[in-house]
Amino acid sequence: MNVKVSIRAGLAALLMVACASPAAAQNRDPLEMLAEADANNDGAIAWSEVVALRTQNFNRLDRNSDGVISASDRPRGPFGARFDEAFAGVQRQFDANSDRRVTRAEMIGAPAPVFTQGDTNSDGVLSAAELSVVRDAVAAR
Ligand SMILES: [Ca+2]
Ligand SMILES: [Ca+2]
Ligand SMILES: [Ca+2]
Repeated sequence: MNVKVSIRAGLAALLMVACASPAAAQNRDPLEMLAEADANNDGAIAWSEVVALRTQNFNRLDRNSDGVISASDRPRGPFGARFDEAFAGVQRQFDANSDRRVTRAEMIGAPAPVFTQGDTNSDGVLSAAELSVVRDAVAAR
């Protein structure tokens, strides 16, 4: 696997986190969603910002606040289908033990390949320069 392909795969995994919100539109620009993780708008994405976004998405999907995203969080009515879609996405990425439930620990603690690969100086922050490499990899697809 070459570096660009693996960065793209990692980015897709990261973006799935951003997409895990039932409120997220389906066809958003991936780079726009990446920018969404940059909560303090400094042009860099700190690992703490990824954790914050994951936490936010987790809390949104864990509707009964029992610390686990599961079928019992599915809303009745028109939002059920959107929950199913988001739930399927988080299960694919975060259900490490394949029990069809995603715990807070599974979601917050999941690896983020885009970080390990994109954070070339391993300082826990995707700097603007490192991000531009990731963006170039996306643009080249
Ligand atoms: Ca930031
Ligand atoms: Ca729950
Ligand atoms: Ca699980």
